[in-house]
Amino acid sequence: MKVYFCGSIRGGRDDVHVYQRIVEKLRSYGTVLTEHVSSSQLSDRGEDATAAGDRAIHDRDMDWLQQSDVIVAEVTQPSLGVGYELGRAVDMKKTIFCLFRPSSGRSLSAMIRGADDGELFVVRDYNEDEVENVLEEFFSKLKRT
Ligand code: 6K6
Repeated sequence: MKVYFCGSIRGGRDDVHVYQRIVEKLRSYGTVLTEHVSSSQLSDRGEDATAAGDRAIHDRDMDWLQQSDVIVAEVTQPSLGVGYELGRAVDMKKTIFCLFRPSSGRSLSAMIRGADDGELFVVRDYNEDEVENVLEEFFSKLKRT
């Protein structure tokens, strides 16, 4: 299974420790195409990006998104890039699982929460300490479908 993980980069790296837990767990289900999103070496300035060029990053990520079987997005930290990826993934009719932590004090965009159709696009509120269990629950249901 190919998993595409979305998490904020230039939107801010405050939640990188949570992304690391998610990516670690996702590895047990298959190949994580976007492991670098959880790298603590990567800052919100995305310095590595300038070498490759933003167009190259965009085109490679869209290619990976197309190849992916499932998309998991941590959406607590607002990110234009993550919102864009989710919109494109909806258009591709991909299976999407969004994770949001209400304990952040933030309110999730209506364009994400309101996209939940209980089927292809699911938004799940969670606490950091239950992240592995929440992923396990989602992937065990996915395997049965
Ligand atoms: C090179 C090596 C590691 O990081 C880089 C540079 N930047 C990006 N590389 C790969 N994907 C990126 C990069 N910048 C944004 N993205 C994609 O957009 C990721 O898949 C994230 O899910 C999302 C983050 O968007 P912003 O708007 O928060 O940056």
